[in-house]
Amino acid sequence: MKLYDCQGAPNPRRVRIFLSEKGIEIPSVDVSIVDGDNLKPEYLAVNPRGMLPTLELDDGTRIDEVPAICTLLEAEHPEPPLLGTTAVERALVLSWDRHMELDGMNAVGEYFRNSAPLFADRVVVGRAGDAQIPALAERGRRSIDVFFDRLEARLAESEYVAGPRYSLADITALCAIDLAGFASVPLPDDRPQIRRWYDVVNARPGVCA
Ligand SMILES: N[C@@H](CCC(=O)N[C@@H](CS)C(=O)NCC(=O)O)C(=O)O
Repeated sequence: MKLYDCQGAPNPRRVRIFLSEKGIEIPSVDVSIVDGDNLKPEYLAVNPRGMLPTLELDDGTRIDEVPAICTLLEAEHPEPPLLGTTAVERALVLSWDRHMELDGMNAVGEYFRNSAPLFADRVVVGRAGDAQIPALAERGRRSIDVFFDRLEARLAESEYVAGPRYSLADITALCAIDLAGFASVPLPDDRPQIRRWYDVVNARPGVCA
């Protein structure tokens, strides 16, 4: 097994934290998004969408999309469970992980990619040639606040994002919040439930992964 990874990028980080929580070590190849290596023919031969992460199995099968990669890892390494243990738990983790990606990661991405000079010509993930649109940066910034509002409400009723147990949904939320911080949108002070939860999940050993 081999992981095509990118240090500093939030979606590969979701897989690194997942691996670390499981105590799994696998070889990895770092593909620099900043240097545009994900758009070069060598990596497009691995993943034609130019996105990271990608997991390559020993027989050459390649799997992308974080939830799919984590589903395989969970099946092969069930302990500790990070995707739920019953049908209902599994559905809830999948649902909340999607919320964290669509409401959180995508909102931060829309803001950051439409405003950061680094992405001036690379606003769409996995390709080059698209110009930034300031109105989309503004919309993304508003969507980050909606994400914070929704997460605050969820964590007022639930210890972790998907329920009483730590899961992939927490990993995705943490990575989205840390990306927002990197994009100069820190967690506001008036979100006590998110802060309570963040301090717990950010203290787990795997978060540095
Ligand atoms: N839905 C995808 C998202 C993957 C994604 O957006 N990856 C980013 C890194 S965080 C990427 O490949 N960026 C390439 C680029 O910026 O060109 C997943 O779950 O893996």
